[in-house]
Amino acid sequence: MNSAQTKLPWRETLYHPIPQHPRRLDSRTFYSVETKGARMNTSKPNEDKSSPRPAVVRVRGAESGDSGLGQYGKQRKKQSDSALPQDLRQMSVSGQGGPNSSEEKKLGQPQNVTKSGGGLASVARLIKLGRCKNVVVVTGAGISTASGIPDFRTPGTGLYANLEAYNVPYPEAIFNVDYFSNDPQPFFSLAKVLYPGSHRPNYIHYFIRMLHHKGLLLRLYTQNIDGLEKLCGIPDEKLVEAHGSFATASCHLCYTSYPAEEAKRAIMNGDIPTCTFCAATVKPDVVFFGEDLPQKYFLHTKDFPKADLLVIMGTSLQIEPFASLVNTVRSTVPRLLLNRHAVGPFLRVPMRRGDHTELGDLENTVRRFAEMLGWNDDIVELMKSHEQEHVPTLVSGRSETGGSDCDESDSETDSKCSASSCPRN
Ligand code: CNA
Repeated sequence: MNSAQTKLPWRETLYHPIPQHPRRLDSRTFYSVETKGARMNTSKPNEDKSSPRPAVVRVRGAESGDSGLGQYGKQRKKQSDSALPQDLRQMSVSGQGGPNSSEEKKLGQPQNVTKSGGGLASVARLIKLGRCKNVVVVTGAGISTASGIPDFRTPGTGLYANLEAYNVPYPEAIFNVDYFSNDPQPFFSLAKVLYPGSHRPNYIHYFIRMLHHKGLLLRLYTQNIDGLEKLCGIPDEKLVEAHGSFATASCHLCYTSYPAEEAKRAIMNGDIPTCTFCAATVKPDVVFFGEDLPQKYFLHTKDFPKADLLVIMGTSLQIEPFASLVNTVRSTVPRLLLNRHAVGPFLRVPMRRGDHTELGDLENTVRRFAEMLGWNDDIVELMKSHEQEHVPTLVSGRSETGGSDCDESDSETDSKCSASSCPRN
C-alpha cells in the first residue's frame, strides 16, 4: 500500500451523478443515470484513456502525506455539491422507475441480456481452461441482500424505497457529508443496520473467497461497507473497500481519529460521538459523497490493466468514480455481469465482444456458476467450517470493529492478513 500511496498521488471523490440541487424525491423514485463511462466504453478502447479521471478538488486527509496537517490532522475544506465535476451536468437523471435518458430510451433493456445467454458457461469454460488467472471482482450491495442487508435501489426492499425510516429529504442525503454535518441522525440510524456484527456472509462471499483459494483472485473491489468480505475470510491484501468501512472512525471535520469501538458503542446507544479535538461529530470512515476514496482504491490503475477476467456482481453501477472502473480493463478481456438487471455498459446493444450477462437472483446464479466450475462442494465445506469456527463469535460482537478473523486462512493461497491490517495486532 505504501508504494501505491507514494506513486499514485491522485485523488478521486465519491459522487453520485445527481443534479446540483437535487429535488425532493418521493420514496418510490429511483435514479437511472446515463454515465459518461458507458459512452466512453465503445469509443475509447484504450483502457488508460478511459480510466476514470482524477476528478477533484478536495484535499482529504487521514491517509494523505500532504503537509500542513499539524498533529491533529488536516483541516478539511467544506465541500458543497457545486464542487461536483463538470461531467455531472452532462448526465441525465430520470424520475420514476425506468430508463429515461435518450440513450437509455434508445437502448432500453437489450434483448440479448434478458435471459441466460450461455455466458456463465463460456466464462466457466475459460476458467477451467486456465485462461483466467488474474480475476478482478467488482461488487455492490446486491451481494449482501442474501445476508439480509437491503441494497439501495431494489424497488420495495431497497433503502431508497424505505426512506421514511430515515427522515431524509432525498436518498443521497444519508451519505452526504454536508447533510451529515447538520444532522447525523439519518446516517447513524442506517449505521445501526449496516454495522458489522449482525449479519453473516453468504454463499456469494464464499464464492469470491474460493476464487482466492484457487489462486485466481487478483483483487476484490467492493462498494460495500458491511464488512462481510473480511468476515468470510478474504484477506486484506486481496480486498479494496472502495467506499471505506466501519473498521475505523474519525472526526468528519478535522479527521482526528477516534476509537472505532467507542464510536460504535455511542451510535448503537443513540448517542453522538464527538471529536476530542474540535467537538464536531465523529463518523465511521465510510466514504460519503464529496469525500475522497481511500488510497487503496488506486490499486485499480495496476489491477484493471492486468486483469484477464472481470466479474461484476450485484451493483447498479450508479456511483462514480467506482462505476467507471469496469471500463478500464483491456478491450479483449471478458466481462461477466451477474445481477438482477443489466446495468452500465451491459445495457448497450450490441454488447462488447467478450461481455456476458447472467441475470436473475445472484445467489442462484453464483451457485450454478460454482457447479459449472466444480467448486460447489468446496464452497459448502468452506462455509460450514468457517461459520462454525469463526463467524459466530464475530457476529455475536467480539469483533466490534468488523475486522477480519485474520489468523484464519484456509490454505497456502489464503495468505495471512498483514500485520498492519489485523485488528488484533
Ligand atoms: P444499488 O444501487 O442498490 O444496486 C444493487 C444492485 O444489485 C441492483 O442492480 C440490484 O438489482 C442488484 N441486486 C440486489 N439484490 C440482488 C439479488 N439478490 N440478485 C441479483 N441482483 C441483486 O447498490 P450499489 O452497490 O450499486 O451502490 C453502491 C452504494 C450502495 C455503495 O456506496 C454502498 O456503500 C451502498 N450500500 C452498501 C450496502 C452494504 O454494504 N451491504 C447496503 C446498501 C447500500
